[in-house]
Amino acid sequence: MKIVDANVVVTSPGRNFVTLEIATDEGLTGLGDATLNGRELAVASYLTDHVVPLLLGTDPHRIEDTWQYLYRGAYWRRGPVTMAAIAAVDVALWDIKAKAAGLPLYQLLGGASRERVRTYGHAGGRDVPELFDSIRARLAEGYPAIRVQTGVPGLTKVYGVRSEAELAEESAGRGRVARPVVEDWDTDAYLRHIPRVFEAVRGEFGPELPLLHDAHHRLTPIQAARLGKELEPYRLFWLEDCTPAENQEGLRLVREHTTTPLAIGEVFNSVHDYRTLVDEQLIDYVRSAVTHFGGVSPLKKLFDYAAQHQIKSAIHGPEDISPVGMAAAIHLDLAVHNFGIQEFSGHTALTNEVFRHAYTFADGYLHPGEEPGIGVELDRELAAAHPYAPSYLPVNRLQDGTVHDW
Ligand code: GCO
Ligand code: MG
Repeated sequence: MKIVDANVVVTSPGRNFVTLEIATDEGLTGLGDATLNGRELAVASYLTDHVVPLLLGTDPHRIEDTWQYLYRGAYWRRGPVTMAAIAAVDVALWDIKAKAAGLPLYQLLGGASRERVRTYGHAGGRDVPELFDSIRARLAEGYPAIRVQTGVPGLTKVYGVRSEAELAEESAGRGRVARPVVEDWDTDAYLRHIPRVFEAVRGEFGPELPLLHDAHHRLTPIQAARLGKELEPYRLFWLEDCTPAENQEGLRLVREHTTTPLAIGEVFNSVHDYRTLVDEQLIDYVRSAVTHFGGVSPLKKLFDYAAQHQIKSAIHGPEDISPVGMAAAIHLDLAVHNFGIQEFSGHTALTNEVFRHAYTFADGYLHPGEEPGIGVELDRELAAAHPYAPSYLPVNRLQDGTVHDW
């Protein structure tokens, strides 16, 4: 078999997605997700201008060799743009291989290690009553675990908390912003408030519901250590991205001070970002997305390595991972032994029409389906009817105007 064509499709059915479609001389095609939220066109160009010409004429079955050729052959290693581009190739080739075998991808990754994939959903509210409503809504949808984000008194706009008006704009596909929205931040106010919110949530929803929280890289290690410690009575499933983890050694301090489980890695794109964290068992969950980590091949290797240190998988799965990236994630979730949990927010009806998929979500659990490959088809006409529109993630400033981590 030979690759005879490869195209990058940038579409915006409400939010921007970048998809690589690879075609072979035997009529099989494969899809890969290359979406990098807020920097989409950089990956599209990396693929179209620098990768597609190298793929034409090659054997799509040689996934590992192609991966190494693109990674080592570029000389310039790692980084989100490169690794999102390589991920798209990797997943598209796995899609083709699985279709050629007539099997769903999870069968080629070792077969199912479980019947279905547990998820967590997002709840958020500007205050406690609004948060309770949001948790109830997720529970009604069947989610077995809930991520809890909350407004902080004195701050106007905080990560993970959206007003009803903002949610309506987003689901109508009008959530895009031509310049980053500015959010505000005060770490002391946040640290004072969050333990009280979890106390209220436990009081209302009881001791059993698995609760997660995302600190979104905003704390120093000593602040994160204090938060982890103060949240211990509420027994979180995990505290996520408690501190920017480029400095992996910083997690030693957090770990020494708290038994709250820790999850990290959605912005990581290589195993090297995790070495100290995994070797010293400083975290409990690895969070990388198939889309940003170079694909299924390296992410499976990371999970196998993490398993030697009793660390579990928790693939990043927000709305900006396309259904193509989500499908690849669910196949991997079903197959790996050390699966932990899968983040899942679903997509708008229009997005699900552009990317028709075999995976299903029922009672809070996902299944990749039994279609050969990853089980996603791209409706190119519908994709073309929704062209790219520039959009950015927010930025975060302290109250004196200083830029802070978002
Ligand atoms: C999560 C993440 C996302 C990111 C987003 C950036 O835990 O799901 O933190 O919400 O902020 O994916 O593009
Ligand atoms: Mg996160």
